Amino acid sequence: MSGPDLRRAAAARALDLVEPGMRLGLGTGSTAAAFVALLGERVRGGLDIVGVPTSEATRVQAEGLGIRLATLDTMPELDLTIDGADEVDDQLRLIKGGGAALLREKIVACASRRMVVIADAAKRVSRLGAFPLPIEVNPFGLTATHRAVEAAVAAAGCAGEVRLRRHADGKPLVTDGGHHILDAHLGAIPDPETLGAALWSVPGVVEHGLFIGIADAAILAAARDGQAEVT
Ligand code: ABF
Repeated sequence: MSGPDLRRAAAARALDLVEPGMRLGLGTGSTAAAFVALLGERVRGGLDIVGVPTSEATRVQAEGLGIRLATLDTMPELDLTIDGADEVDDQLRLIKGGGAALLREKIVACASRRMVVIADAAKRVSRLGAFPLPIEVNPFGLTATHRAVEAAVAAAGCAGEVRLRRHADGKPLVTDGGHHILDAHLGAIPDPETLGAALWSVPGVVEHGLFIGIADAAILAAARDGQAEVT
């Protein structure tokens, strides 16, 4: 049972939550892409839904599949958002943003009545932080913001390097929103709420990848005896 098989199994279970006429938030990443692909098949079969993508990548994929799209300006209230995550803990707190889409993902998720995470069960953790925490920052004053983020991380009782996310050619990554990403390699985040608040206190921080009190459920797929066990 491969990773893509598990992601597809979680995505297929999430599809069971979709009802005709729903207004959907469409997540970003490979698991969310598996959901969008299955959703596209249902749309071709006559399912009537409207989607709001959380990234340009998801917009292009959904458009290519003939999924009707809208924006939060024309459709500010959504029924359900289905999205992936980098880590999920037992309180449904998430780290997201490995795909550099965290800002639009959080805006869309918070405009939805429900948000359901779909992931390989390997994303389940007892404590957040092994995955580097993405922090979206405004390009203006980047070096000053970088230093202020380091101070905020330390003040929140965390330790670790904060690195600017770059492409392979060394150029800083630019998000769909025109911002940069700082990745905080903390190893462990003992108090996500405190760290999240500390990061929000830094003026140049646009948003961070701690999703707390946002996810309503998680659909996780694990390999059991060669089959996908979805819980
Ligand atoms: C997106 O999906 C990102 O926030 C997150 O980093 C990523 C997980 O990707 P994958 O499903 O490919 O593991 O929501």
